[in-house]
Amino acid sequence: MPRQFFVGGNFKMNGNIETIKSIVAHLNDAKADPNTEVVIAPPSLYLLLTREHLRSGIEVAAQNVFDRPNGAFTGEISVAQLKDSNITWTLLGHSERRVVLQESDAFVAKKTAAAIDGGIGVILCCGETLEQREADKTIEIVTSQLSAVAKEVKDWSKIVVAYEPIWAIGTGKVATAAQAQEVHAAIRKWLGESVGSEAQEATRVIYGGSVSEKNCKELAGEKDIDGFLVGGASLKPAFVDIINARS
Ligand code: G2H
Repeated sequence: MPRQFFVGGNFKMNGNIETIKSIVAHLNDAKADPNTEVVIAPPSLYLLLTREHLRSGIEVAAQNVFDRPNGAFTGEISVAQLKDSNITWTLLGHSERRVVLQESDAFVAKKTAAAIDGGIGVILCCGETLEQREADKTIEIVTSQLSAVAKEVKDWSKIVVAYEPIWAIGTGKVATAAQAQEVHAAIRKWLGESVGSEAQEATRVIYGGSVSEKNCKELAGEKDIDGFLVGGASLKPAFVDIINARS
């Protein structure tokens, strides 16, 4: 079965009540390809507002979740609280959290396990720095980030892997379609070897890093690029063009 095209919008720490309502209204009215699965991730403060105003058929993701069920964890949100609020996805392991908040591969893996066990989907981010790419370590870094998760999670049916080279994030320097395809193919091979043939066939591997309405069609033409995780452009009307990249 062909993999369903998947486009996530990562608002990061951007937006306010007015702008988020306007992005949601635009999405509700847009002529979006019904074959694309769309998930948007506003800041946690606006998750409920987004869910309340967004049409059905588009899902909402948190940008992070904690691995404990409840208790004295100031500032954190649990998987059960997301489910209670009809928030059905979470991002995990975004490089901005790995780098700025020093999240380790093991911590990302524990949170992924908690989310999957709790029944929500995970957009699991991985990617290398420019230094690592120049040292020819891209595949080693990406597969070791994913291997930490494979130790904790056996069922990958609700995981979407987002390959996001750190040097391409928010910089305007997008990976070429060939550079992205090479890493996506390596991730798919790793899935087959480390998770299983079904995961190799069915897991969506999406690309993130300066995706725009201008570069999305060429990237979407690659055989192992199953969609996008979009940051800056997800805040703009052109996000719809990215959703429609395969149309
Ligand atoms: C990468 C991406 C979305 P941007 O972080 O996760 O952001 O499209 O702004 O590079």
